Amino acid sequence: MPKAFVSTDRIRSLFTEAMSQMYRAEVPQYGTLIELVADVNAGCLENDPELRERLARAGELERIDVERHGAIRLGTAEELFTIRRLFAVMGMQAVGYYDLSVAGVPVHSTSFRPVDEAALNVNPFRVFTSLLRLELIEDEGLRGEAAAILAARRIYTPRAIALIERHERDGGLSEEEATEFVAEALETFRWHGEATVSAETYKRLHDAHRLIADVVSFKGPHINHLTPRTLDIDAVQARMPERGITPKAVIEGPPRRHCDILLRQTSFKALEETIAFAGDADAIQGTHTARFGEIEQRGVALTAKGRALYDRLLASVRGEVQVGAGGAKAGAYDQELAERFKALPDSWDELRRQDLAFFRYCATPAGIAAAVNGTLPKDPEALIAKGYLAFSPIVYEDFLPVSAAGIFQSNLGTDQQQNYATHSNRDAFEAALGGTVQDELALYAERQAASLDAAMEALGLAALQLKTVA
Ligand code: OOG
Ligand code: NI
Repeated sequence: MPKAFVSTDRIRSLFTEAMSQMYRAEVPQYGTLIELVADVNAGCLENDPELRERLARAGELERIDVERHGAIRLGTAEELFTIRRLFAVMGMQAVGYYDLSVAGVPVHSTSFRPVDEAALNVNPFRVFTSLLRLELIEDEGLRGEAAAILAARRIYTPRAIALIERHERDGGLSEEEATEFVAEALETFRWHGEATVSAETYKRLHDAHRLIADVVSFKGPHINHLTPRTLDIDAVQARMPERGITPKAVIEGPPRRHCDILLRQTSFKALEETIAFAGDADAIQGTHTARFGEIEQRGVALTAKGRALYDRLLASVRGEVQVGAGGAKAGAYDQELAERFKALPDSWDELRRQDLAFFRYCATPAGIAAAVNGTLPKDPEALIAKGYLAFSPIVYEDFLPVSAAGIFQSNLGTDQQQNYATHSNRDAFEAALGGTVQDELALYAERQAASLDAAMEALGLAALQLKTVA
């Protein structure tokens, strides 16, 4: 008899935990950040029983401490193809396409994440995964050299590949295999202080773009940050210096609001680390700056209409105030952001009525009781007004390209702004991936519609539809 398979959710949780342990050991400042975040989160829950209640209702209370993401940068199409298969073992699929070249970063990216609501509730861990666009290196000689260096490396262990194949062939892994798989997968993301290139090659790659040096010069795609979730990002940002951590100048994303939307994130500046170059002379030393820590605070997912408004407001702020390399004008930026975002309603009900955000509907006990008595109003808005139908925000599980570019840039040195005269190349990305990336908006819309169907079914009103969801 075959041994029972463990769930992909379980493997993802084992992996998340293992990554967290490894990164805390590699980057002690990340451990300090985690402690600060835990303090601030505990304080928030204590001071805000309503928040505590809302999180409990949404099944999120238990996941606060595990909610986090990480990021890696890959060098070749083959590496991306295999990472898709590796993440599939943990129930993570490619969602969203992000073109960062427009912001002067020579990569395009996706997020590997769980998709089902149940899986998200167990552990939403996601990995922002970038693929280097070598074609954006202008110097043909250097481009060829970088391609050859990347072609020669093997970032996956043979045993990891064997276990991926076993999962694909048989549909799962046993507990023992899962444990082994996580240990093997971890090897891909480990930091290596020894570069695979000489100091001279490193310098040429670095001069082309710091990110190119980071991707090409090492044995593998080291995890470059992990991100715990915070309930009060402003408090953590303000208190980082207390613990000897230097935050980036501004929080990316929307301003602080009563009703959180999308994603707010900030990071501490990447650390300068000693590395050894390959070469004839005995161990030439240098430094490399790539690894940092980040925090995130997520809010409701916006519809296409809400997102268009968000993008327009953000662009208008960024057109008005440009934050300088050393953080000049950060205060003015925050003020302008808060001011302009007043145009986006700050109540759950308005966000819902105006079809700006996605919500999860459910029939309330009062509604079910009224259905039994046959006293339900027929108008869906009236159902909500009477408390027969409740709604709660669907959390945004994805990333924001402008914010991601800000995180990249703050960790690459703001002097590195370059504009690539290019267009996004989603087709090439999907060809490399060996599959399509899913549309995040469609996923949220499906979840909203399914929750509404179930709620209406529970009220015996299956035929009715809310007009905003039509
Ligand atoms: C990824 C930066 C993007 C985020 O949270 O938006 C990112 C990187 O630096 O490789 O992680
Ligand atoms: Ni990040």
